[in-house]
Amino acid sequence: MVSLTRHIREQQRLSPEVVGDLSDMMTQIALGGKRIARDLCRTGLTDMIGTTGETNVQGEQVQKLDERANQIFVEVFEQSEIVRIVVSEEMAEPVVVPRAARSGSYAVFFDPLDGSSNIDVNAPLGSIFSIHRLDAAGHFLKEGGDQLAGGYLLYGPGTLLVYTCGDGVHQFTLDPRDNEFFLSIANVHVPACGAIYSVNEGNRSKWSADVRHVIDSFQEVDPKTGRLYTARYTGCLVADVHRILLKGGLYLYPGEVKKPEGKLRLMYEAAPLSFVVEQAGGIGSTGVERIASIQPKSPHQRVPLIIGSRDDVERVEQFLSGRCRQLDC
Ligand code: AFP
Repeated sequence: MVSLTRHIREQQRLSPEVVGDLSDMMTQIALGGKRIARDLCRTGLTDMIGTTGETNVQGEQVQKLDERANQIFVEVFEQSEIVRIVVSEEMAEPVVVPRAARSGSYAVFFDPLDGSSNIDVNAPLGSIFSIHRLDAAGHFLKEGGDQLAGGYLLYGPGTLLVYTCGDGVHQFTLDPRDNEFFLSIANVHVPACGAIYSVNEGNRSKWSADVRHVIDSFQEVDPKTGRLYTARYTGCLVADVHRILLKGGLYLYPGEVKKPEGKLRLMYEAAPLSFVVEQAGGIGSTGVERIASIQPKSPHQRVPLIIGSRDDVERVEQFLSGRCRQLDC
C-alpha cells in the first residue's frame, strides 16, 4: 500500500526542496478533502442542505456546503508557511495567508465544491486544485502549462484524490479505516479515442450552428468505424471528466453565441483538469487553442472547454478552428 505522502516523496523529477513543499501542500489538500468527505457523509442529518442566501462572485447562489467546503480549505491553508496566495471560486479576491505573507512561494487555486446542484440529491461532487510557484515579482496568474501540480478530489461512493505534478497521473482512494489515501491506479492513461460524450444538451438553443453540428455528429454512427457514442452527464465536472479519463471520449462545455467565454473557470476548473488529462495522454482545449497555453487575465476568467481523448478532441478542434470542414477527417 503506497500512501499519498510516500508517493510524493518518491517523485524523482522535482528537486528535494520542491518535493518537500509539494508534500506539505498535498497533505493539506488531502486533509481538506477528508474533512469535506466526512461532512458529505452526513448530508441530510445536519442543517447543511440549502442556500446561504448569498450570491458569489460568479453570480451564483452559494450553497451552505459551498461555504463550508471553502472554509475548510481556507483553514487548512492558513496553517501553511509556504502558500502565500489562495484563490477560490467562492471568494471575490485572492487572499494572502498571513503566516506566509513573506516566506510563501506558492499560490493555490481551488474550486472547493464542484457540482453544487448535486448536493441536495446525494449525487457526486468534487474539489479541484491547482498549484503554481510565484515568480520573483510575486506574480501568481500564470498559464496552465506553468502548474507545479493539479488535480481533484471526487466524492462518490468512495473518495478519490487524483493528481499530477508533471510525471503522470495517479489516483488514490481514501481508506476510511485508516483515514488515509492509498494509491489505487498509478500512471492513468486516457484511451486515444472513446465512445462517451458528455455535454449539457439543454443548452442546445444557445450554441452556434458549428457547435450544434459537432454534438449532432455524436448521435450518428461513424461511417468509417461504426462507432456510436453514448451520452453521460452528471452535472459535476469532476465526475464527468474522471469518467472520460478512465474510459475515453470527451467532455464539452462550449461557449454560447451570447456568452462565447462559456461557463467554466480557467484557473481552478479548466487548467488543472487539462493538466491531468494531458499528462494522461489526452487534450484540454477551448476548441481553437490549448487550455495550457492561455495567458490568464483575471483569477475568475471563464473559458470554453473540450477535454478528453486525443483523437476525439482533435477531431472537434479541427472542425471548430476551421482547419477541416468535415467532422470525420
Ligand atoms: P460549481 O458547483 O463549482 O459552481 O460548478 C458547477 C459546474 O461549473 C460544473 O461542475 C459542471 O460541469 C457545470 O457547472 C454544470 O453546469 P450546467 O448545470 O450548466 O450543465
